[in-house]
Amino acid sequence: MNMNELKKTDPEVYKAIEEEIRREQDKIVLIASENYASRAVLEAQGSVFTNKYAEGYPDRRYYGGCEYADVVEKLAIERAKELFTGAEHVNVQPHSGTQANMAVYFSVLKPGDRILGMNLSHGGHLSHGAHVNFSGAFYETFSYGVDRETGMIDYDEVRRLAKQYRPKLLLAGASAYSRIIDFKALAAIAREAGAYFLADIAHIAGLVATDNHPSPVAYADFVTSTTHKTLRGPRGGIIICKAEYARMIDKMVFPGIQGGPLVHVIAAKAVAFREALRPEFRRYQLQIIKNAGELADALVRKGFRVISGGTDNHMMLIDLTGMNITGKDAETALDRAGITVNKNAIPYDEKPASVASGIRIGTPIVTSRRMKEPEMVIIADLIDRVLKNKDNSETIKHVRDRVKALCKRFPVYEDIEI
Ligand code: DSN
Repeated sequence: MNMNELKKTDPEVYKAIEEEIRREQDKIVLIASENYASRAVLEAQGSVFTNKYAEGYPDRRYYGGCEYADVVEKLAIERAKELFTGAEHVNVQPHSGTQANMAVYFSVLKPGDRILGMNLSHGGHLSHGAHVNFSGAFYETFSYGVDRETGMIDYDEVRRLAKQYRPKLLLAGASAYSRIIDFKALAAIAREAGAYFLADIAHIAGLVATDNHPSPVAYADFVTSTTHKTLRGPRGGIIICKAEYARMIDKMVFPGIQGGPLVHVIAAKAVAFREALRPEFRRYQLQIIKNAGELADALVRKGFRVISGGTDNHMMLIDLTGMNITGKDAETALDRAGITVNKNAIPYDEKPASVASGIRIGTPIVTSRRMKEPEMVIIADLIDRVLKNKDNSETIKHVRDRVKALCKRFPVYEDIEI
């Protein structure tokens, strides 16, 4: 990636990008919702398609000169359909996961209608009805959580709540839930309650696309996702839906809630979907899961409490209650040592979300760097050392040096010229 022009034109932005490249290279990033997109994805996203207005859809645009925009949008749609078996219709224009969800809500709900989704503080997502989000402001929202003992979704409880509140939309999907989600069971609950069923697979899209997690596509009226998490594409969203809702969804995305699509991002989505169709991507997703399992086991061996006892997917939630450290302080101490995680509320957390009693850890990025099980054991050891010696600057420095050495062995974007 040649940035010579940028270096001359805007040294300040150039420097920030250079430092961000170094940060991504030199730290062990364990943010469960992030990934490092390929150079091909970055090139498509940084392309001249950023110059183009293409309001409308392929072959039905409101601007001239859209012939090549049509090419990339059609490719993105075709490849997404191939990737998510059974997808009847795909819209690749949502700018984000939240906007994908907004398009679904605005299509089938009226203000004041009822939504039942997973509680934010039990692992759900802001856009699933949290009161601080438009979804909580526009709709009457109810939530289900996880069982206090098992840390898992209690499907009988979801059924009970669905019967009691009769939501118009039942939502599945999470930002911090480490177990398989039974989409089939949730679809049946939605049907019994007379609700639409929306599965937001943002976190697990890569796992779903490669059969490493059961797919909701056959059961759900709507499936939404981001494209930049396990799927490893550019930052953005998509909607998959049954053919009967295709027109309604397309009209709601544009002109309903968005103007011109981000054609450069759609081009990059097409590239990412092609990459995701390769056999190596399936192996990559499997390795993400193996790495998360190994890391969770190693942390349990060190005495940490992993919510639900482990993980079936790309992430885990660590309960720090009883370890004399908050999620916030753990995040800060780990980052000083070169390990980036985020503080996260745990189910039934007594601390405010800004402090939190837990941290969330995910393996998509370290797996993109080709780290495997032995490195996960090392990372668990480094996390343990930092969290048990957070005020010992020598330990922090020692871990920082070991992190740098590990990162050197597993480079990212090594051919990017900066
Ligand atoms: N904020 C994202 C996450 O970290 O899970 C979801 O949008």
